[in-house]
Amino acid sequence: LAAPEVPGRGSTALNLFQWTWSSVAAECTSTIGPAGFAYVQVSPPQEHIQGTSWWTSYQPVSYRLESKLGTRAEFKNMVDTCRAAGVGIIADAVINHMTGADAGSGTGTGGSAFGVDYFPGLYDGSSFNDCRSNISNYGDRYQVQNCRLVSLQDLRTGSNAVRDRIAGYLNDLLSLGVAGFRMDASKHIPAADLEAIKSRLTNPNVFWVHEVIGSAGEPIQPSEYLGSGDSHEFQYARNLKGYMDGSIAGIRGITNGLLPSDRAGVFVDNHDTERDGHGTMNYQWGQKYLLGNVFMLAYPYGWPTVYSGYKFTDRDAGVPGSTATRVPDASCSNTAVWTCMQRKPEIKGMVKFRNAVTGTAVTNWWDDGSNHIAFGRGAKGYVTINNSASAVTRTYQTSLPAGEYTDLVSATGTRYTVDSSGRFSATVPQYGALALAVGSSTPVDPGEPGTN
Ligand code: AAO
Repeated sequence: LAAPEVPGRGSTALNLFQWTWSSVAAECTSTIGPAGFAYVQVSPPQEHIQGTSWWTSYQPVSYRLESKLGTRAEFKNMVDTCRAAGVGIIADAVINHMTGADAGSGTGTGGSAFGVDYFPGLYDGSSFNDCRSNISNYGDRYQVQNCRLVSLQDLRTGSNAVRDRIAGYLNDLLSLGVAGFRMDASKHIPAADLEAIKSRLTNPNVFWVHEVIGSAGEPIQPSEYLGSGDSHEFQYARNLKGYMDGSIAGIRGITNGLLPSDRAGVFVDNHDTERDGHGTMNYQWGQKYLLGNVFMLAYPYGWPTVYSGYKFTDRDAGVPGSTATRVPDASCSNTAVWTCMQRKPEIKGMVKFRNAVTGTAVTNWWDDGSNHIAFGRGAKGYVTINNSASAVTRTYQTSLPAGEYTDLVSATGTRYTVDSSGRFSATVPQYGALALAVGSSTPVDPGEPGTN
C-alpha cells in the first residue's frame, strides 16, 4: 500500500496548498517534473461553499469538480500535463462531511444549492449521522466518529447509499487519471467504513494516505487505518521541530515509537500545522525550516511530502486577492505571497539526492554532540547538516567512491574531492547543509539561478 515508487523518480511528493489547477500544471512542466518529484498533492477539487477563507475548500457542496481552484476541464488538463512531466496528482478527498451546519444554506462555487440536510440529488437527512451536535471530547470514540467536526455535517458512512456516492466521486477522479488520495479527517470515519468505500473503487489498490492526527491518550490512533492506506505521522513533524529548535545530535531518535517507515507519510508541516501552532515548524523559521526539509529528504524514514503554500497573515485568510469563487493563480515571481519551496535550491537538490540514494541505509553517522550531524546513504550519498550559528570546517568520513562531487544543496556549483579513503574536507555555513551523491552530483549541476 505504500506510495508507489516511480522508476528513477522515487516517491517524493510536493503539497501545493491552494494552488489553482492551471498554476499546478505550469509548475509541473517548469519545475516539479524536472526537479524529480513523483507526486503533487493538491487542495480539495470538489464544489464547496463560497468565501475568501482557504478553508471553504473543506466544505463540500457537491462532487462536481468546480471549485475556487478551477474547473473540471482545468483539473483534467492539470492531471494530463503533470503526468506528461512524470508527476502524479494526489487529490485531497473530503468525504467525512459536507458543509457546516452553521454555514446555513446557499449556493456553492459550481452553482449548486445546499443547506442543512439538503444537497439536492446527492444527500438528504438520511445521509447524515444521528448525532447532530459538535465533537467536544476527542477521548470519546462515538463522538469523534458520529458527531460533527467543527459543525460539519457528518456523513453516515456506515450506509451503503453514502458509500456508493463517495465511491462514485473518487471513481470520477480516478477516471481523470488521479494517482492517489489524501484522505481528509479519517479519524472521524470508522476504519471499516473507509475499507468498504475503498473496495468499491475501480482501482481498490490505489494509494491512500490518511490524515489521522495521532495524539497520546486518544482512543483512535493512526495505526487503525493501515488496512486501507498509509497514515500521516504527525509526531514526526512535532519531533523534527523539537530537534531543530534544540539540538539535532540525537535526531536519529526521531522515529522512536512511530509508525513503520513504509506506512508513514512525513512532512515538516502541513496547511493546518503551519498556521495553528500544532507543534511544527513553518516557513517563518527560514533556514531552520529548510534544514528540516533537508533532513527529512536525506533520512530514510517514511514517504516525504514537501509543503509549499502562501505567506499567510492570519489563520483564516485565503490567498491574497481571492474572491468568493476564485483564487488567483500562484506565481513564484510573486515572492511576497508564495513560498515556492519547490524552487529553493536546498529542496530541489535534496529531491535529487533522495532519488539518487533510494534503497540505501544510513552509514558513517557522525555528530558533534550538539548541532552538527553528518551521515552517508551507503556508497551512494553523504549529507552534513549544520544547525548552528557558526560555519564549521572539518574532514568527513564517507563510504563514497573517490572522485569529484558537486554539492547538491547550495546551487553554487562548489565541488568537493573525495579521496581514496572516502574522506573530504568542507566548510559548511551556519544553518547550512551540503549533500553529495553518486551520479546526480556529477557532472556539475548549478541549479537554476534566480528562482528562489
Ligand atoms: C470552519 C471554521 C469553523 C466552522 C466550520 C464550519 O473555522 O469555525 O465551524 O468552518 O462552518 C478546515 C479548517 C477549519 C474549517 C474547516 C471547514 O481547519 O477551521 O472550519 O476546514 O471549512 C481535527 C481533525 C482533523 C482536522 C483538524 C482541523 O481531527 O481531521 O481538526 N484536519 C482536516 C483538514 C482541515 C479541515 C478539516 C479537516 C475539515 O486538514 O484543514 O478543517 O475538513 C487535536 C485532535 C485532532 C484535531 C485537532 C484540532 O489535535 O487530536 O484530531 O484535528 O485537535 O481540533 C497537538 C495535540 C493534538 C491536537 C493538536 C491540535 O498536536 O497533540 O492531539 O495539538 O490542537
